[in-house]
Amino acid sequence: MVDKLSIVIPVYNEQDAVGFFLDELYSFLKSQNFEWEIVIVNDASSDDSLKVIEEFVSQKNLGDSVKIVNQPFNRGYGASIKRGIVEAGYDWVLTIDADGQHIPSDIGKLVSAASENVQMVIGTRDAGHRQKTSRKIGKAVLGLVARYLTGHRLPDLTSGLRLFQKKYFVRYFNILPRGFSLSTTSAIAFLNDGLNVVFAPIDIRERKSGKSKVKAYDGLRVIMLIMRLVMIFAPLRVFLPMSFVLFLIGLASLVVDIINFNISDTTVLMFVSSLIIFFFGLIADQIAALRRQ
Ligand SMILES: Nc1nc2c(ncn2[C@@H]2O[C@H](COP(=O)(O)OP(=O)(O)O)[C@@H](O)[C@H]2O)c(=O)[nH]1
Ligand SMILES: [Mg+2]
Repeated sequence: MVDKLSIVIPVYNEQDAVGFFLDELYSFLKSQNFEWEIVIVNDASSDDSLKVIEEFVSQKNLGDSVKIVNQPFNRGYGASIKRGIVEAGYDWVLTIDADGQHIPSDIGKLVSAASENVQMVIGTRDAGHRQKTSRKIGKAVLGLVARYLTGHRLPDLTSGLRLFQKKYFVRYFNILPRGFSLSTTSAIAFLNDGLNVVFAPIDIRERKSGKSKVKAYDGLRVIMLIMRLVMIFAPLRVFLPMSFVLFLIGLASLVVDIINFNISDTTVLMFVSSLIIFFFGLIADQIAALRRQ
């Protein structure tokens, strides 16, 4: 049961949205029967976000329940979430976007889905919600990789609205990136260790104003993220098949060589590469296990 909740809100240049969002959030929280605190991580916004936030806090007289953390320079979404979690005082932490896309009353849906035996609840958006095609493709590819790595089908890996137990999340601090891919990586880390991740359907709106800062789901970035995920969570799943394919090619080449009565360079190269990749796989697997400890 969630009876105390720390709400971590990453903010970067949201002057036109964050005031509306905080108002809406506060109206929702007032009506709830759990204790709460808000941790706002202002990531060196260059607009008036901080002013808007401070005005809200003083207007509503929330000095005791709202903590504002100002990052000295822009360090990214993931880094800010981590910072917010460090500052969070309660066992359960909820993250939510400040751009007005999430509907605060949906927090109730996540809270009802949580229990001692659930380590993370991800607010899942309808796949049909409007977004750029490149982003949809990127997410679809990521979804497939995540499924391969974890053996679970994951309806939404990138949602910023999620609720989790702090003590589990902090275990993964050293492997979590400082950008937006923190969302995907943390979900896979939880699943990979057999923690319970459940999904709660939520709604999503257009952002209030300004535009999305996510560049993470296009082409090269997706490939880089996939490589990182594989190397952290399941290197053997890539190295072993690769080594096996090279071995098979070597074998086929060997058959041809026997017929020709001459061992060719190709055969030797294929066998040697297969062997090297196999042993690299073993090493990568050990390094990954160490990093995940
Ligand atoms: N702390 C921090 N927050 C960020 C950064 N970039 C975006 N955000 C916040 O993260 C949330 C989601 O960002 P957004 O660009 O709307 O992503 P999208 O909703 O996935 O398109 C919003 O509250 C942003 O203010 C950043 O560099 N640092
Ligand atoms: Mg957004």
